[in-house]
Amino acid sequence: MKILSAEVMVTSPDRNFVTLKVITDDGVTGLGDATLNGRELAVASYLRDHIAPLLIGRNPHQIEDTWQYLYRGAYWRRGPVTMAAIAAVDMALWDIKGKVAGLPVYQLLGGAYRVGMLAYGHASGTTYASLSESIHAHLERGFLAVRVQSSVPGIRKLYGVVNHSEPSGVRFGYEPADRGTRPVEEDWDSAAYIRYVPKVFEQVRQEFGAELPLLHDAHHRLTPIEAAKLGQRLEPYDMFWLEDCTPAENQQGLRLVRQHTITPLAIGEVFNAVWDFQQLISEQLIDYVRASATHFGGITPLRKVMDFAALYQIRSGFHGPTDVSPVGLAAQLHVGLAIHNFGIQEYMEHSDATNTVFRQNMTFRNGLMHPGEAPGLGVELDEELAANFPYQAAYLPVTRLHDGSMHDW
Ligand code: KDG
Ligand code: MG
Repeated sequence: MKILSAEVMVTSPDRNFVTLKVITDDGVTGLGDATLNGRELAVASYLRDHIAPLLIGRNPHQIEDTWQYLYRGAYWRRGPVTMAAIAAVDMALWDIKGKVAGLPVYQLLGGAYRVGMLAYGHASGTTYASLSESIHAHLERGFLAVRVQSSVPGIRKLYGVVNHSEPSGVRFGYEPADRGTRPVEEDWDSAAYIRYVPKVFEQVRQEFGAELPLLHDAHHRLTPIEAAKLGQRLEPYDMFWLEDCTPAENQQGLRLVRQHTITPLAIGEVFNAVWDFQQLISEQLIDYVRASATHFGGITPLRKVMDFAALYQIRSGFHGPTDVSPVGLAAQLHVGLAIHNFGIQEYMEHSDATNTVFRQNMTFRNGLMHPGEAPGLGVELDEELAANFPYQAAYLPVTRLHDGSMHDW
């Protein structure tokens, strides 16, 4: 069996997605997700111009060999563009292997180890009343865990908070990128944020009780000592996790956070290689691995980093925003179903248009996700429909402090 061709498709059913389709000489096809929010065309070019020609004639069953060939062989290792491109190839090859075997990918990873995966949705609100309504809507939808984000007095526009009075194409969460040729500018005030967020969780616990798992994402905005302060102030509300409390380039900063708080920490959605986790895992500075198959080089390295994390009782909390396509989401569901140290799965829910273009077998029932029983990844792209949704420039917002200077993501 040989790879005949590899095609790159960029489609925008409510948001942009980059999908790789690998075609073999006996007609089996595999899909991979290479979506890199706001930098989609760079990955599409990397795949089309530099990777697709290398795949032709290779044996699609040699997944490890192809992964190492693209990773070690490029000389220029790592980086989000490279690793999203390698991820798409890796996923497509697992998809092909599953289809040839007649088995869903999770079976090839060792089989189902749980009946389904606990998922959390994104509740948010610009007022406590709208936040409460959003949490209720998630519970009615079946979620057994919720991420809670709220507007903060003193910050005009805060990322991750939906203004429910404005119509949007997104059912429950928010869309991370805004269409347009330049990013929207938002503002930030760490002191106001740290003062306000614990009050929100106090109200949420009062209304929803002690048992509901609650998560919160700080989107890399705090310094280590600020993160430590927030973690400590959230302790009475028994968080499932505090996510991306500080930018993770300075990994030693996490030691400081750890020394001061027992609030569990989740990090890694912007990481793209196991090396990014080496110190955080081996020094037990985090509790959850936030990698996604799409930005981390695919199923192969995601499985490896989770086996490494298992040595330290660190669990998965894979990144599942709308900018991971249904193909990428399925890839991580297959891993999550098979590993021992699954923790929780983010499920931001794609729009109806996305779900029509990508035909899927995944299910969400009683708060649990499952990748389905179709051979391979279980997701197919309707290419005719996809062609109706050409690429549209869209970007994540940028953040400025009140003095006009840029702030961390
Ligand atoms: O592309 C970036 C988004 O996926 C990210 O901002 C969403 O923080 C996020 C999350 O936790 O889903
Ligand atoms: Mg996040």
